[in-house]
Amino acid sequence: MTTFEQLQKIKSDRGAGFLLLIDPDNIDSKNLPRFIGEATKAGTDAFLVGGSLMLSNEFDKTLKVIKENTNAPVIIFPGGVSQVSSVADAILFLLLISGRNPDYLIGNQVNAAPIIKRMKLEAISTGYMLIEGGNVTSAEFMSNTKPIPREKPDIAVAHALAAELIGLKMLYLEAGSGARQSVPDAMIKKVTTTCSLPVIVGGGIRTPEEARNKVNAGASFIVTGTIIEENSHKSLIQEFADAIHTS
Ligand code: 1GP
Repeated sequence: MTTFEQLQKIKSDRGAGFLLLIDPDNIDSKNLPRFIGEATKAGTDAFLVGGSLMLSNEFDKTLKVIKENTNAPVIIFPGGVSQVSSVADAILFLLLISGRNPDYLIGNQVNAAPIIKRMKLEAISTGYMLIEGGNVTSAEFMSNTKPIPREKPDIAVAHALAAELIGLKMLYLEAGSGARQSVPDAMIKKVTTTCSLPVIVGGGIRTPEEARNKVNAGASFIVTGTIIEENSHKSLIQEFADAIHTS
C-alpha cells in the first residue's frame, strides 16, 4: 500500500487523521525515541517532518530515529529543497498555490524532482494554501507570498478547485506554525463542500475542541506542531487523537 493509500484508509477507518509535526529545529533529540513511541501509542496517525528554516543539519538522522520508533507513516513536509531524504515513507510535494512566487510554484519543484525520482521516494502532490492567521508566520515570510484573507472563503474555494483540476492529490490549508488564529471553520466548510480533494488543516490549532470543530467542518487531517512542542505529555496527544477520530 502506498503512503497516500494509507492516509486514505486512516480517513475512512477513523473519520479523520491526526498528523503530528516534528520540526528538527525544535526537538529534544535525547527524548525523541521515547516521545515518538508514546505519541504513536496515544493515537498519532502519521508524522510530518520538516520546517521553514532547517537550521539543524540532522534531518536524515531525525527521520531515522522517528522511523525506528513508530510503525505510522513518516512523511516529509519540506520547507525547502534540502529537505529530501530516502529514509521517509513519502514527501508532500507542495505547490504553494495561494502565492504568486514562481520559486514555490515550480522552481523548487524542478530542483527537487530528479532527486525524489532517483530516490524512488513517494511524492504526494499537494496544493498548499496559506491563510491569514493574525500574524506574519515563518511560512509567509520565507516564501515571500501573501496569504489568502481569512474572511474571503470564495478565494480559497477558487484555489482549491484549480488544484483539483490541475490533478493534485491533496490540499493543505495552512494558517502557519504558531498562527494566532487557525483557519476559519467556515472556510474549511466551503472548500470541502465544493472541492473533492482531501483537506489537511494546520497552523495555530491549540485545543482538541478546535481540532474537532475543523473535522466537523470537513477537514480530513489535522496537523499540530507548536502545542505539542510546548506540552508533549501523552495525555494531550491522546485527547487530540480522540477529538479527531470521529469513527
Ligand atoms: C505548521 O500546520 C503546521 O505548518 C502546524 O502549526 O505549529 O501552529 O501547530 P502549529
